[in-house]
Amino acid sequence: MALINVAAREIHCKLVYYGPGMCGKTTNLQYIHTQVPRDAKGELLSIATETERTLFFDFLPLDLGKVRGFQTRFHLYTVPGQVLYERTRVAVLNGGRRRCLRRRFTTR
Ligand SMILES: Nc1nc2c(ncn2[C@@H]2O[C@H](COP(=O)(O)OP(=O)(O)OP(=O)(O)O)[C@@H](O)[C@H]2O)c(=O)[nH]1
Ligand SMILES: [Mg+2]
Repeated sequence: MALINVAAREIHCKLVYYGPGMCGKTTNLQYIHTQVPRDAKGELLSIATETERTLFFDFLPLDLGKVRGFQTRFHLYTVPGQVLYERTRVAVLNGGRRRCLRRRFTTR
């Protein structure tokens, strides 16, 4: 999902990794974090169990340059794949949308 903030000249793009447990969602984000230059990435935030299973989400913000004068800001998330975290998966998907909208309206 992408939001364009014309006033701030920013494009916010949210990308969520959604899939079964242990399929490699978190590992994928960790790999991207190691490959992207320091000035183009923020901290990788992981909320996980003691056994490294995602408990709530992983989050990685990326700034990948400009497109026609608009700064691109990517927000990469993973959800927990374990079956019992169904509500958390929905919250990450919906919550992300609300966060993007709130930022969009407060930067004006
Ligand atoms: N062999 C192999 N192992 C992988 C690969 N990707 C991830 N793994 C391993 O699979 C296990 C689970 O990977 P995670 O990235 O934590 O999986 P996840 O999808 O985030 O799992 P949940 O957080 O429970 O949803 C870890 O031990 C990884 O090291 C891969 O491409 N090949
Ligand atoms: Mg995970």
